[in-house]
Amino acid sequence: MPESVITDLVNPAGNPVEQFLRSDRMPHIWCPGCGIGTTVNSFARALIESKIDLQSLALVSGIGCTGRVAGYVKLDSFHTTHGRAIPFATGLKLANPKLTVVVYSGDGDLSAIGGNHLIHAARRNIDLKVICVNNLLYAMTGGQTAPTTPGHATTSTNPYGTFEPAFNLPHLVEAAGAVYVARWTTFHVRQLARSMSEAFKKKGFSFIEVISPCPTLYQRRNKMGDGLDAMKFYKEKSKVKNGAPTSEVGLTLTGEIAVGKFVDRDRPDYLDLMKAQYTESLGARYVEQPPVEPEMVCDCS
Ligand SMILES: Cc1ncc(C[n+]2csc(CCOP(=O)(O)OP(=O)(O)O)c2C)c(N)n1
Ligand code: SF4
Ligand SMILES: [Mg+2]
Repeated sequence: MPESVITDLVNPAGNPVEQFLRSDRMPHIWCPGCGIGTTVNSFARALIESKIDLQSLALVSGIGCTGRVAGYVKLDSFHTTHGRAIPFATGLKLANPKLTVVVYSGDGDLSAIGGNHLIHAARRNIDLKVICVNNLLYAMTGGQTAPTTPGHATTSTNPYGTFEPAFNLPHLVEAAGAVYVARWTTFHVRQLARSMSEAFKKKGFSFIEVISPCPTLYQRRNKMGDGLDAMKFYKEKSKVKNGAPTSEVGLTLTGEIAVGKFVDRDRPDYLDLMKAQYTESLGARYVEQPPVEPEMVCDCS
């Protein structure tokens, strides 16, 4: 067992993740066995491993159980309106390109009401790191079918089974232009942290999908057990397929879960393209605007 894990177990007060959490907001709202907190743990480990400058990091969430992440992390974080995390994050990035901007939100928030923003941010290659917690439905509002719900799954809006085809999110964002695409489950905590660290360093639109259990709504309605059963299911069904064609990684109710890094490529991001175009058109008349400097310094402690 790695030393850091042992330290966590014998000395909870010394848990290295705690420094990134707003302890005054505890207890959190997440149900027992929910996977969202597990993803936050991996995220905190990625912050440590990558040694990223926290003063230059911003985290943006939309609305949903996953959207609550913004309220629990001790970072410059923003809990925005439903579906609008990406446009909010885009504004932050363009106003201050020095920032590392993370979007942390749910599958519904990002691919349903926010679906248009998702594909266009990928197309424009806005330098955002998107972490999509995919629990395969709209959890916060009672477990409705989302664009990610696999066929035959039972939800509150499809009590006799879902029949509409689901989005394959890695395929969608790759086709739209993302430069980094990975998928893990909440069973793959270390691989997930590594992908997050990689995405922090990657320039351009990065997308990490985390398949995560919602025992209260998805697991229960589909008779898939509790949080522990979900871990066993992920362990049994997951297959690491780095570099797999994203067209082949769609999810089904009980079939294989392809995980790994699917896409890692480079192309100019939005700001590079803008500068190149304006320089070509305007020559010396093009003067780059200095980044907007913050008017006040926030002490989150
Ligand atoms: C404009 C608007 N429409 C609908 C809602 C209701 N609503 C809140 S969260 C949510 C779905 C969240 O699903 P997802 O993003 O998958 O997050 P989860 O709760 O599953 O983590 C919806 C429809 C809202 N808050 N605002
Ligand atoms: S309803 Fe589901 S996603 Fe929301 S906190 Fe509970 S287990 Fe997690
Ligand atoms: Mg969801």
